Amino acid sequence: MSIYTHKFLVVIAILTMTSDLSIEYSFPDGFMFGASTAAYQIEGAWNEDGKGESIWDRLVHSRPESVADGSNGDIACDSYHKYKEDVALIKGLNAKFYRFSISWTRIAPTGEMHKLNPKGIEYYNRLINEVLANNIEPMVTMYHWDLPQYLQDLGGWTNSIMANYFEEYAKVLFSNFGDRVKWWITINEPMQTCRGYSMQMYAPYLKLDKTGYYLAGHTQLLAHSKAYHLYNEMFRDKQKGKISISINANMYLSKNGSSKIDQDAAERANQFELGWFAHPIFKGDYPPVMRQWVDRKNKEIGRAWSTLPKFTEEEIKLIHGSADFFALNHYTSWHASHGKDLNPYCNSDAEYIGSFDDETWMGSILFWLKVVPEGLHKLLVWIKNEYNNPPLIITENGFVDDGRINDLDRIHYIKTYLNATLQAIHEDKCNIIGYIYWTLLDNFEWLDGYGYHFGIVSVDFNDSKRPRTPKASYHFFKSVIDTKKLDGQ
Ligand code: GBH
Repeated sequence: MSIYTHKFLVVIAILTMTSDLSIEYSFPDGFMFGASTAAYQIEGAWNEDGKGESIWDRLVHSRPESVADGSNGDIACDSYHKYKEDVALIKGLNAKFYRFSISWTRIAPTGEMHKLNPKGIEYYNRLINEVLANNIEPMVTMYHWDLPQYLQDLGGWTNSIMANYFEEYAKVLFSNFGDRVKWWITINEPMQTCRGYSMQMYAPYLKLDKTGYYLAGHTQLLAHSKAYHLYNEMFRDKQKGKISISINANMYLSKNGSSKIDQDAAERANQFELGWFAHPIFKGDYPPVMRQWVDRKNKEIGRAWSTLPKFTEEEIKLIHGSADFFALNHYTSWHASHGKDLNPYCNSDAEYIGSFDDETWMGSILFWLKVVPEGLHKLLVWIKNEYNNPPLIITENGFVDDGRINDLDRIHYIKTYLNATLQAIHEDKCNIIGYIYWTLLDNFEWLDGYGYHFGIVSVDFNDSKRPRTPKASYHFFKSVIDTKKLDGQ
């Protein structure tokens, strides 16, 4: 596409913006703009240069029918070979941050740290150096769901020994890359990891119900805190970086606004999702409402113990305070009302019914993604009040469509969600320091395959060269980064 077509698309996009932004706020100086990716979703080269087998490799090869279109990430965007093009795209956005993840099985094929794979370490050195050479800061996710299969055979995240393995892995990453990487995310969306153990939503594709669900969460919190303390003890003085964990959360809004019982249900839903991981880290231990309700549910069925494991006093202290900033992944909002839901996406222990029945909420091609920018605004204020206004980076936020280049709905989404962010900053004094869009490239969308596109850059998966084409939203996002405003030109 020519540069003129691009400009034309942007002009059209800006003219057709549906929402009128009443007040023209600007993003503060130094606000961190960027885009995000994940290793398994973009790299390909699944068995190249000594890489070992991860739980995703195992799942897509042994049960291809579990992926909507029978596809896999064997080649994906081929970023393993084309990373320079990806970095150039971040550079072209004028974004200062590139968030990507490291594939554990490239660093150590079985996950065990006495058997490192030098070629995997070299790859990430090349990528990090390329990022820095372009005056971009790397933000590195250590774990975005691709556990080494060998560690899964030991029980994966349901085995607390995984916290030790993760700590050793983190040590190798800090030692090799920490001289240049100053922003670390230990784990991406621990709650989704848990769903891979409880309800076959991701690899390892197990159905261990609540037992597997809460155990996997418990181990990840311990793993995260061990990595954090290791950094403090061995690396922080010298490397001076920052660490957090990306917690994903819908915003649950009371279905019948003023009904106390629905308000309580929405609050419970928020505590069972975001609070599950944020409360231990920012306040100490699991949210009291979660402890009470899960324990009671277990008693009711006659179980002598609670599926929600308990931390020791010492563990509570180790986990509390183990984040230098709040990293939030947010896409959408739900309504919640009191009741028992059969919807597997709602935690039955919390007794809320989740729904998206508000006709004013624009939809997308995925049932779960509605455009509710006011939900983000409310969530940011909720986090400010609940956790004492920590510095916060939105580490993911994104919209899905069918892959069109002239992606006006995505522009609308980004614009309205950034507007909500600006309102939270200026009207509510929320301490928000960055926004990282999910995702740079159309990619392998886990069990949904290749039919669902979140990228601001299109990738032609029918062409072995995997050519990239920036979409209208890419140019729109660039104009926001350049002007620090939503309608500046
Ligand atoms: C992100 O997770 C991931 O980090 C990223 O890898 C992925 O590509 C991106 O989303 C797009 O899907 O539980 O009822 O809401 C976002 C969290 C988890 C939200 C699964 C949607 C499905 C149905 N997502 N969830 S529901």
